Amino acid sequence: MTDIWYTEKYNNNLGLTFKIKGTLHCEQSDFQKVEVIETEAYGKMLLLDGLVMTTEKDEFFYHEMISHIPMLSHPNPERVLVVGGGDGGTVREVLNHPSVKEVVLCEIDGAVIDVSKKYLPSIAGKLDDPRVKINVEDAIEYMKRQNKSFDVILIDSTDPMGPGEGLFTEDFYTNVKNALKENGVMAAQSESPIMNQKELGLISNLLKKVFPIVKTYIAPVPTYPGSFWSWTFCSETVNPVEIKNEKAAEEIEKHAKFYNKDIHKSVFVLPNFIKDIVKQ
Ligand code: AG3
Repeated sequence: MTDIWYTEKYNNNLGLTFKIKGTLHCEQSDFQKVEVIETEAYGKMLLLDGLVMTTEKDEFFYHEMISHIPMLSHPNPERVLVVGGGDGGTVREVLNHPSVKEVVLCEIDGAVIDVSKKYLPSIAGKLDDPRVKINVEDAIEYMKRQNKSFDVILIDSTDPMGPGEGLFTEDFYTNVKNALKENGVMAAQSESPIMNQKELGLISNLLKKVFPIVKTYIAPVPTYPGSFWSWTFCSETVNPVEIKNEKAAEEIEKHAKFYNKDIHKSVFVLPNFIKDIVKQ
Protein backbone atom coordinates (compact mmCIF):
# COMPACT_ATOMS: atom_id res chain seq x y z
CA MET A 1 0.00 0.00 0.00
CA THR A 2 1.23 3.50 -0.77
CA ASP A 3 2.31 5.62 2.17
CA ILE A 4 0.31 8.80 2.78
CA TRP A 5 1.99 11.72 4.55
CA TYR A 6 0.68 15.11 5.68
CA THR A 7 2.99 18.12 5.82
CA GLU A 8 2.30 21.39 7.60
CA LYS A 9 4.46 23.72 5.53
CA TYR A 10 5.95 26.55 7.61
CA ASN A 11 7.54 28.40 4.68
CA ASN A 12 9.14 27.57 1.36
CA ASN A 13 12.00 25.75 3.03
CA LEU A 14 10.60 23.91 6.00
CA GLY A 15 7.66 21.91 7.31
CA LEU A 16 6.79 18.98 9.56
CA THR A 17 5.59 15.73 8.00
CA PHE A 18 3.43 13.02 9.56
CA LYS A 19 2.69 9.60 8.12
CA ILE A 20 -1.09 9.22 8.26
CA LYS A 21 -3.50 6.31 8.43
CA GLY A 22 -6.33 8.37 6.96
CA THR A 23 -8.69 11.32 7.18
CA LEU A 24 -11.55 11.02 9.68
CA HIS A 25 -13.24 14.36 9.07
CA CYS A 26 -12.97 17.24 6.64
CA GLU A 27 -15.35 20.20 6.39
CA GLN A 28 -15.33 23.85 5.50
CA SER A 29 -17.06 25.57 8.45
CA ASP A 30 -18.30 29.16 8.34
CA PHE A 31 -14.82 30.25 9.45
CA GLN A 32 -12.17 27.74 8.41
CA LYS A 33 -11.30 24.27 7.17
CA VAL A 34 -11.76 21.82 10.07
CA GLU A 35 -10.06 18.42 9.73
CA VAL A 36 -9.20 15.42 11.86
CA ILE A 37 -6.57 13.04 10.55
CA GLU A 38 -5.12 9.95 12.14
CA THR A 39 -1.33 10.00 12.31
CA GLU A 40 0.94 7.03 13.02
CA ALA A 41 3.18 8.87 15.48
CA TYR A 42 0.86 11.25 17.37
CA GLY A 43 -2.59 9.65 17.18
CA LYS A 44 -5.55 11.73 16.04
CA MET A 45 -4.73 15.29 15.06
CA LEU A 46 -6.95 18.38 14.69
CA LEU A 47 -6.06 20.73 11.84
CA LEU A 48 -7.56 24.19 11.24
CA ASP A 49 -6.85 25.65 7.81
CA GLY A 50 -4.14 22.99 7.49
CA LEU A 51 -2.31 24.02 10.69
CA VAL A 52 -1.72 21.51 13.50
CA MET A 53 -3.83 22.54 16.50
CA THR A 54 -3.47 19.53 18.73
CA THR A 55 -2.74 15.82 18.75
CA GLU A 56 -3.76 13.07 21.14
CA LYS A 57 -0.19 12.24 22.09
CA ASP A 58 1.46 15.63 22.62
CA GLU A 59 -1.48 17.87 23.58
CA PHE A 60 -0.45 17.78 27.22
CA PHE A 61 2.66 19.91 26.69
CA TYR A 62 0.58 22.83 25.40
CA HIS A 63 -2.55 22.47 27.51
CA GLU A 64 -0.72 22.08 30.81
CA MET A 65 1.47 25.09 30.07
CA ILE A 66 -1.28 27.47 28.97
CA SER A 67 -3.35 26.62 32.04
CA HIS A 68 -1.30 25.61 35.10
CA ILE A 69 1.26 28.43 35.00
CA PRO A 70 -1.32 31.27 35.15
CA MET A 71 -3.83 29.31 37.28
CA LEU A 72 -1.23 28.65 39.99
CA SER A 73 -0.01 32.23 39.98
CA HIS A 74 -3.47 33.13 41.30
CA PRO A 75 -4.25 32.19 44.93
CA ASN A 76 -7.89 31.22 44.37
CA PRO A 77 -9.12 31.20 40.74
CA GLU A 78 -12.90 30.68 40.72
CA ARG A 79 -14.12 32.09 37.38
CA VAL A 80 -12.02 31.36 34.32
CA LEU A 81 -12.47 32.35 30.66
CA VAL A 82 -10.92 30.36 27.82
CA VAL A 83 -10.87 32.18 24.48
CA GLY A 84 -10.67 29.89 21.42
CA GLY A 85 -9.67 26.45 22.62
CA GLY A 86 -12.71 24.70 21.13
CA ASP A 87 -10.90 21.35 21.34
CA GLY A 88 -11.48 21.50 25.12
CA GLY A 89 -7.93 20.67 26.25
CA THR A 90 -7.39 23.92 28.12
CA VAL A 91 -10.82 23.68 29.78
CA ARG A 92 -10.02 20.13 30.91
CA GLU A 93 -6.82 21.27 32.64
CA VAL A 94 -8.50 24.30 34.25
CA LEU A 95 -11.16 22.02 35.75
CA ASN A 96 -8.43 20.11 37.61
CA HIS A 97 -7.92 23.15 39.86
CA PRO A 98 -9.92 22.63 43.06
CA SER A 99 -10.99 26.31 43.43
CA VAL A 100 -12.69 26.56 40.02
CA LYS A 101 -16.45 27.20 40.08
CA GLU A 102 -17.07 28.20 36.47
CA VAL A 103 -15.21 28.01 33.16
CA VAL A 104 -16.58 29.95 30.20
CA LEU A 105 -15.39 28.76 26.80
CA CYS A 106 -15.78 31.46 24.16
CA GLU A 107 -15.08 29.83 20.78
CA ILE A 108 -16.02 31.44 17.48
CA ASP A 109 -16.48 28.16 15.59
CA GLY A 110 -19.01 25.61 16.88
CA ALA A 111 -17.72 23.09 14.33
CA VAL A 112 -14.41 22.85 16.22
CA ILE A 113 -16.27 21.94 19.42
CA ASP A 114 -18.51 19.36 17.71
CA VAL A 115 -15.67 17.69 15.82
CA SER A 116 -13.44 17.57 18.92
CA LYS A 117 -16.21 16.02 21.02
CA LYS A 118 -16.77 13.37 18.36
CA TYR A 119 -13.18 12.44 17.46
CA LEU A 120 -11.00 13.62 20.36
CA PRO A 121 -12.84 12.58 23.55
CA SER A 122 -9.63 12.35 25.60
CA ILE A 123 -9.15 16.08 24.96
CA ALA A 124 -12.74 17.40 24.71
CA GLY A 125 -14.37 15.00 27.18
CA LYS A 126 -14.71 17.54 30.00
CA LEU A 127 -16.68 20.08 27.94
CA ASP A 128 -19.83 18.47 29.36
CA ASP A 129 -18.80 19.21 32.98
CA PRO A 130 -21.56 21.21 34.73
CA ARG A 131 -19.05 23.95 35.62
CA VAL A 132 -18.46 24.67 31.89
CA LYS A 133 -20.51 27.29 30.01
CA ILE A 134 -20.01 27.18 26.26
CA ASN A 135 -20.51 30.38 24.32
CA VAL A 136 -20.14 30.11 20.54
CA GLU A 137 -19.31 33.70 19.71
CA ASP A 138 -16.52 35.93 18.45
CA ALA A 139 -14.48 36.66 21.59
CA ILE A 140 -13.83 40.21 20.36
CA GLU A 141 -17.51 41.03 20.87
CA TYR A 142 -17.87 38.94 24.03
CA MET A 143 -14.89 40.64 25.69
CA LYS A 144 -16.33 44.13 25.11
CA ARG A 145 -19.27 43.26 27.40
CA GLN A 146 -17.21 41.90 30.33
CA ASN A 147 -16.22 44.03 33.28
CA LYS A 148 -14.15 42.68 36.18
CA SER A 149 -15.71 39.25 35.74
CA PHE A 150 -12.82 36.73 35.61
CA ASP A 151 -9.90 35.69 37.82
CA VAL A 152 -8.03 34.12 34.92
CA ILE A 153 -8.33 34.57 31.13
CA LEU A 154 -6.52 32.13 28.82
CA ILE A 155 -6.21 32.99 25.15
CA ASP A 156 -5.91 29.66 23.35
CA SER A 157 -6.01 31.05 19.82
CA THR A 158 -4.79 29.96 16.42
CA ASP A 159 -1.94 31.78 14.67
CA PRO A 160 -2.40 35.54 14.08
CA MET A 161 -4.08 35.08 10.70
CA GLY A 162 -7.57 33.95 9.66
CA PRO A 163 -10.36 33.96 12.27
CA GLY A 164 -7.93 34.50 15.19
CA GLU A 165 -6.32 37.66 13.83
CA GLY A 166 -8.37 40.15 15.90
CA LEU A 167 -7.24 38.46 19.12
CA PHE A 168 -3.77 39.94 18.68
CA THR A 169 -4.58 43.66 18.95
CA GLU A 170 -4.13 46.36 21.58
CA ASP A 171 -7.90 46.97 21.67
CA PHE A 172 -8.61 43.33 22.41
CA TYR A 173 -5.92 43.13 25.11
CA THR A 174 -7.34 46.29 26.71
CA ASN A 175 -10.76 44.63 26.88
CA VAL A 176 -9.12 41.54 28.39
CA LYS A 177 -7.59 43.71 31.11
CA ASN A 178 -11.00 45.25 31.84
CA ALA A 179 -12.59 41.80 31.99
CA LEU A 180 -10.21 40.72 34.76
CA LYS A 181 -11.11 41.05 38.42
CA GLU A 182 -8.68 42.76 40.74
CA ASN A 183 -5.41 40.79 40.90
CA GLY A 184 -6.59 38.78 37.88
CA VAL A 185 -4.12 37.22 35.47
CA MET A 186 -4.09 36.30 31.80
CA ALA A 187 -1.96 34.20 29.51
CA ALA A 188 -1.97 34.05 25.73
CA GLN A 189 -0.32 31.59 23.41
CA SER A 190 2.34 33.70 21.72
CA GLU A 191 3.72 31.55 18.89
CA SER A 192 7.04 29.83 18.25
CA PRO A 193 10.19 31.61 19.40
CA ILE A 194 11.98 29.76 16.59
CA MET A 195 9.62 30.01 13.62
CA ASN A 196 7.49 33.08 14.50
CA GLN A 197 9.98 35.51 16.01
CA LYS A 198 8.36 38.57 14.43
CA GLU A 199 4.90 37.60 15.75
CA LEU A 200 6.23 36.90 19.25
CA GLY A 201 7.96 40.29 19.31
CA LEU A 202 4.78 42.05 18.15
CA ILE A 203 2.56 40.26 20.68
CA SER A 204 4.95 41.09 23.51
CA ASN A 205 5.12 44.77 22.46
CA LEU A 206 1.33 45.10 22.29
CA LEU A 207 0.83 43.44 25.67
CA LYS A 208 3.38 45.76 27.27
CA LYS A 209 1.28 48.73 26.15
CA VAL A 210 -1.63 47.36 28.17
CA PHE A 211 -0.21 45.46 31.17
CA PRO A 212 2.55 46.54 33.58
CA ILE A 213 3.66 42.93 34.16
CA VAL A 214 4.38 40.93 30.98
CA LYS A 215 6.37 37.72 31.18
CA THR A 216 6.98 35.27 28.37
CA TYR A 217 7.51 31.62 29.18
CA ILE A 218 8.55 28.69 27.01
CA ALA A 219 8.25 24.93 26.64
CA PRO A 220 8.50 22.28 23.95
CA VAL A 221 5.46 21.28 21.87
CA PRO A 222 6.75 18.55 19.53
CA THR A 223 4.15 19.00 16.75
CA TYR A 224 4.18 22.82 16.53
CA PRO A 225 6.48 24.94 14.35
CA GLY A 226 10.03 24.71 15.66
CA SER A 227 8.77 22.09 18.18
CA PHE A 228 9.11 24.89 20.71
CA TRP A 229 6.44 27.30 21.90
CA SER A 230 5.81 30.43 23.94
CA TRP A 231 3.02 31.83 26.09
CA THR A 232 2.91 35.30 27.53
CA PHE A 233 1.63 35.96 31.02
CA CYS A 234 0.20 39.40 31.92
CA SER A 235 -1.19 41.05 35.00
CA GLU A 236 -1.43 44.41 36.71
CA THR A 237 -0.11 43.12 40.02
CA VAL A 238 0.99 39.48 39.99
CA ASN A 239 4.46 37.97 39.63
CA PRO A 240 3.80 34.59 37.97
CA VAL A 241 7.13 32.99 38.87
CA GLU A 242 5.93 32.38 42.42
CA ILE A 243 3.32 29.68 43.02
CA LYS A 244 0.47 31.25 45.03
CA ASN A 245 -1.29 28.09 46.13
CA GLU A 246 1.10 25.32 47.13
CA LYS A 247 -1.67 22.84 47.92
CA ALA A 248 -3.29 23.27 44.51
CA ALA A 249 0.14 22.95 42.86
CA GLU A 250 0.75 19.65 44.63
CA GLU A 251 -2.65 18.40 43.53
CA ILE A 252 -1.95 19.37 39.90
CA GLU A 253 1.55 17.87 40.04
CA LYS A 254 0.08 14.47 40.92
CA HIS A 255 -1.87 14.21 37.66
CA ALA A 256 0.26 16.28 35.30
CA LYS A 257 2.52 14.79 32.64
CA PHE A 258 4.59 17.93 32.14
CA TYR A 259 3.92 20.38 34.96
CA ASN A 260 5.68 20.26 38.29
CA LYS A 261 6.77 22.94 40.74
CA ASP A 262 10.34 23.08 39.39
CA ILE A 263 9.03 23.42 35.83
CA HIS A 264 6.88 26.36 36.99
CA LYS A 265 10.01 28.35 37.77
CA SER A 266 12.16 27.07 34.92
CA VAL A 267 9.81 28.02 32.06
CA PHE A 268 10.42 31.71 32.81
CA VAL A 269 14.16 31.33 32.27
CA LEU A 270 14.74 32.58 28.73
CA PRO A 271 17.70 31.98 26.43
CA ASN A 272 19.38 35.18 25.22
CA PHE A 273 17.92 35.07 21.70
CA ILE A 274 14.39 35.00 23.16
CA LYS A 275 15.19 37.74 25.69
CA ASP A 276 16.21 39.83 22.67
CA ILE A 277 12.89 39.15 20.90
CA VAL A 278 10.69 40.06 23.87
CA LYS A 279 13.09 42.57 25.43
CA GLN A 280 12.62 41.14 28.92
N1 AG3 B 1 -3.55 26.79 19.72
C1 AG3 B 1 -2.25 27.20 19.19
C2 AG3 B 1 -1.92 26.53 17.91
C3 AG3 B 1 -0.98 27.24 17.04
C4 AG3 B 1 -0.29 26.23 16.20
N2 AG3 B 1 0.23 26.79 15.00
C5 AG3 B 1 0.60 26.07 13.94
N3 AG3 B 1 0.54 24.77 13.93
N4 AG3 B 1 1.04 26.69 12.90
C6 AG3 B 1 -3.82 25.41 19.74
C7 AG3 B 1 -5.15 25.06 20.26
C8 AG3 B 1 -5.03 23.94 21.20
N5 AG3 B 1 -6.04 23.99 22.18
